[in-house]
Amino acid sequence: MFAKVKYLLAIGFLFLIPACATESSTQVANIDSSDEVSVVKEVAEIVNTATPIPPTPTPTNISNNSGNDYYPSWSPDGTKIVFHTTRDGNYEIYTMNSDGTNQTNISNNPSTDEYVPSWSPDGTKIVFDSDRDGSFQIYTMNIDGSNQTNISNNASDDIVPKWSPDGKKIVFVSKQTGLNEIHTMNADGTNVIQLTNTLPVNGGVTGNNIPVWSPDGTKIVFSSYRDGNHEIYTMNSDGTNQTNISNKFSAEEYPSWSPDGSKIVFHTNRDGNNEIYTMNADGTNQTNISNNPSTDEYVPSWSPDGTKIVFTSKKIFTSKIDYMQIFTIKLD
Ligand SMILES: [Ca+2]
Ligand SMILES: [Ca+2]
Ligand SMILES: [Ca+2]
Repeated sequence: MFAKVKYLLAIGFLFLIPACATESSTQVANIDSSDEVSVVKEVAEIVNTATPIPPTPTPTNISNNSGNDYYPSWSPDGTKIVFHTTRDGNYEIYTMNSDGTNQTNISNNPSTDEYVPSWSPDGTKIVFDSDRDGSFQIYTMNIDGSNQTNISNNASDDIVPKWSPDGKKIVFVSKQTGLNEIHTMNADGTNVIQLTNTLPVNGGVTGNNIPVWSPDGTKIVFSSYRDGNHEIYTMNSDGTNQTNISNKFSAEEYPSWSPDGSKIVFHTNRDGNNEIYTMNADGTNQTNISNNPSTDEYVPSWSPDGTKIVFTSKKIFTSKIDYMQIFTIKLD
């Protein structure tokens, strides 16, 4: 139930109602060097931190509805995004075009929870986790939602699956040992191999989570709580050489690779609120790319052409209730 508890905690704070915003304005006189033209600019300052001044470049809300939308992931050709959402009253997996049009429920399972979808490398299937059979298991389906198949099919919780770049394997987190450890299996569910074997800290938490294969298939990036705070780790795809690359006493989570494998995008709360950062794959040059002081940026993923990051963040609608929405931001 690890994943479910985490999602429920996330949902809990989403419905906090922000304080009312107040605004003030400042008159700024600006005279050009020729002294011929004076220009008066009115600069609105948003006082309330719940309504942030947009960063540059401004992210675009592409899902734009009154449900909570999470875990966006690009199709291999970059034309579509798959995500999960609460808009139908229970979690469902949707696809949409990368501009947000044509949002379509593909899981259509009214009584259960479908989470954390991502595309197969050949673009023909979606892998996701669901508790429809009593515990969280890994499922695959065609991109139209047909042929939903439980491939992990055991008694323990198995969550957050991602395909290997060659499509032959799936990396995921399993509690088969009682702790969250990273495993791989063949894409048909056979040949399960445990890659991490972490000594628990803080009363039994290991917190190995969100494994993602590198584009060349040689490495896996993931987050881990083994050091007493969340860090981004990389390891070889056989589990050797597990290395803390973020090394910061704050929460670094939800890593994903750039298409060329040279960088990693992740989120961190080191600045006092969640931000999207990029860094080199060795952990150097950690850079804030969202720069938004008052909102929550989560779960980033790089577009296949390398030009954009898609992520989840709050959008405040006129009802003053926050909803998690899917945004894209262009990279410099
Ligand atoms: Ca459902
Ligand atoms: Ca950390
Ligand atoms: Ca922020």
